[in-house]
Amino acid sequence: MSTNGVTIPAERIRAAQDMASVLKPGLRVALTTHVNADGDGLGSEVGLWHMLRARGLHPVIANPTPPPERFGFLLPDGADGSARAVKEIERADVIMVLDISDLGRLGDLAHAVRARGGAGVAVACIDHHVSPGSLPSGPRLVAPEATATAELVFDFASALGWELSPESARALYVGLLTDTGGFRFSNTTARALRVAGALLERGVDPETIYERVYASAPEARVRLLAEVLQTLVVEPEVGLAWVTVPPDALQRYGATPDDLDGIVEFPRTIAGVRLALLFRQVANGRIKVSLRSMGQVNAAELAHRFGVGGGGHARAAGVSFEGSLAEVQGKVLVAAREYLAGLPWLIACLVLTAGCPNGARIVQAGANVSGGSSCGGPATHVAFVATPSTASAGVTISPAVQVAAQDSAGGTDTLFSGTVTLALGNTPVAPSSPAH
Ligand SMILES: [Mn+2]
Repeated sequence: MSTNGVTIPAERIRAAQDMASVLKPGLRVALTTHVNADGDGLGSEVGLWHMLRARGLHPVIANPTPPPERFGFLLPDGADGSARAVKEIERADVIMVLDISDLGRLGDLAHAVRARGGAGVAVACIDHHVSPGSLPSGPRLVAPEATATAELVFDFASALGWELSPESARALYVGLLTDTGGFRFSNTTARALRVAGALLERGVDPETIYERVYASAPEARVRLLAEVLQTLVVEPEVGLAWVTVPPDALQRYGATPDDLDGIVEFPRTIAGVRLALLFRQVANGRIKVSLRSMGQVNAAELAHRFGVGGGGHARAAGVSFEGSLAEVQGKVLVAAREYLAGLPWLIACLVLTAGCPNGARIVQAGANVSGGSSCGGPATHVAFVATPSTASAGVTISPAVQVAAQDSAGGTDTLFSGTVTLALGNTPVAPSSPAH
């Protein structure tokens, strides 16, 4: 089965049909997602809200926390019942949980959802997280390999032949866009881009969406970013970097936790950094840690080591702890350093023998290579970090690397181009073609 060139796997079609069997016209459906809904959680809810309305059901969004302002443009009038979420869960005939598969992150709604499930109300779930799945029973469309929950909602509609209105398509596009960091992260699959293409064909305008989601920041958000970035600490020897939100910063800028969204991406963009962390104190005195990783570093695996409250994806995860900022930071940093030290990685240095000006840098690197920077005084050494995909000793990789220097007019002069064979144990083997 194929819609707009996107093939829907048989098991997703079966799951969609199973789910549709509990979604009869006239029923009240409560749509919910995790605390601090993101673009995927909210986009999936809004996408489904339109679909269910069009089919004669009575959907309402009932989230444990208010929808973030930056996604408010997606919400139709009257769609959001989060201010009375417990009541909406209690009177729903069907509950649909999106972008989360367990009760743990449903906040104040967990109790009501469990109670309704116990009373025989179907608790359906559409999600792409790896999770223990502690929800009450009901139909499931769960695929950890999916890019975003919005992709699965698209599959759901496609499998059933349900009409995707332009409003629905726009909401699902926001889910895909935000969960892939603007179609940049490792979860940006060919399929996700095909789904995005199908959504554009439904009338989505990417520039308008970009502007609403990424370029409508209040001045305070940018000033908050500047202050948080001032706290940056980098440990290049293990590839770790972190930032800390000063405890009173949100209050001083009149900002919300949503304004912190994306800040952790900045330390991750530093050459050689494989794990970036953001620490912040949350309302109830807990400390929340956001993790973003590169290459072979698995953020979710590290988050899971901390036990309760941890979870997410290989490249993006979050965990929260009781305790003071200093205590939590100490504990997490020790664990992160240990974790990073246990993974194989290589720092390689290309030695450029002739005509190398200051500012030489890696301009292009193979799939297993993260970043590059010049080091030393006159930039005759260009360092980069490579992460082999297997941990066994003696493994070699040969990433393609191009080193260039930029002149003042913006032109680039290629100094080296070719593959570099690297063996585990920090022993660079001679480049397979001579430098410059
Ligand atoms: Mn998601």
